[in-house]
Amino acid sequence: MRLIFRIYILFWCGLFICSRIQPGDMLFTIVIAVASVVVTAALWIKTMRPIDRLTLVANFCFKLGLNRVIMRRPKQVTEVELTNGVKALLPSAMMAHGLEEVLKFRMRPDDIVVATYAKAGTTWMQEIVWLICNDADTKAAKAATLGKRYGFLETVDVTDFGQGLQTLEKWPKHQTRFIKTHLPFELLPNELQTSPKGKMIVVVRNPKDNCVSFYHFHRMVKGLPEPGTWSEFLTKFCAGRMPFGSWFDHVSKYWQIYQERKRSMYFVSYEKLKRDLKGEVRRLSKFLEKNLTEDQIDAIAQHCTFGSMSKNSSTNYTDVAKTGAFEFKASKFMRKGEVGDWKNHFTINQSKAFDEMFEERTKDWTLKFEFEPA
Ligand code: PPS
Repeated sequence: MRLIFRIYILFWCGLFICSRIQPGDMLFTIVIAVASVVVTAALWIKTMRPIDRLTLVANFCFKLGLNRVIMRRPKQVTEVELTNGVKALLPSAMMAHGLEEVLKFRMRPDDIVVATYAKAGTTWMQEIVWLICNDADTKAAKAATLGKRYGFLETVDVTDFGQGLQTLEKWPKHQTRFIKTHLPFELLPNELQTSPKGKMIVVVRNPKDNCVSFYHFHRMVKGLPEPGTWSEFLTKFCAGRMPFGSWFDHVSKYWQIYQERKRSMYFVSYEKLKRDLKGEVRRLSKFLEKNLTEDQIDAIAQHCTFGSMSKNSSTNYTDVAKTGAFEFKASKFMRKGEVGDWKNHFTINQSKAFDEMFEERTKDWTLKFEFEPA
């Protein structure tokens, strides 16, 4: 309201000044007009939230073809402390503004959240869940990218990439919101941390394959820090110096919350999806309270194989690659989609050291992982 009032005042001031000057004073008129526009724009921008300002700048850069301005690789992950006292490791310090808004984000009772440590099978689960909730409408799924069907909670809206927090805030009231997040549980909206809201599906992946996939993702994504050599990356992964932190902390916290919220949460591993995709689609549709026919379950399982999703432009991120943000020459988004690819990366010594560290750090866990293909 205050903004509209200011614009209104500025408009009348401008009009008044213009009515006082002579026709010969053209230059003066132009200067006043430009100044009014600049001041109004500055006032408007000042009233915005930092994340909305970020969106504005990012979209502006894209429109002008200045993609490189917002796609510079940060040197390393940035550690920030949020107002709730939680420390977070972020790809960039700028993201901290967004996370403050995420904490305040209002949940809705019919929200569906797909939460994962990055590279655990998010995209796969997103497609499965969306299809279950949309009567296995594979045609509709192919017509819009996942970026347009989901909101990515910790990101801002940038037209060329997809929908972030702002789209989720504006999502039509009568429609289910599909939300994707890689945030650790402690950074989720306060409302969701305090009690269950809507439904949440968590996917986890064995850490060796997860690390390999994340390594290639870092090679591909221009907005993430340089991964360095495989060995350097593995060291950082084990130390938890990753965007959004340690795999161990992330997975163990979600597993702990799952023990308390089994009615509103579904917990599954990448390896289990791989082993029994159709069975998982069936179980997930029960969890999501959707009655699907066997034909629909079949159709979803067919549509969601690695072969099918890697050819599908709505799920394989070719749209983002076209913006230059993903460099497919370095690695594809749909890279291998296998269990056990870690064997092509870990040396015998690295594997032994990792296993020892894994044993030690997970000795109290009831959650078990599969490292070998079925
Ligand atoms: S992201 O960027 O965090 O959202 O990535 P995410 O989707 O979590 O993980 C990408 C990895 O999942 C693999 N993937 C699949 N595997 C099997 N079947 C299907 N349908 C499928 N879809 C995606 C994808 O290939 C990445 O794993 P890697 O090991 O790198 O191939």
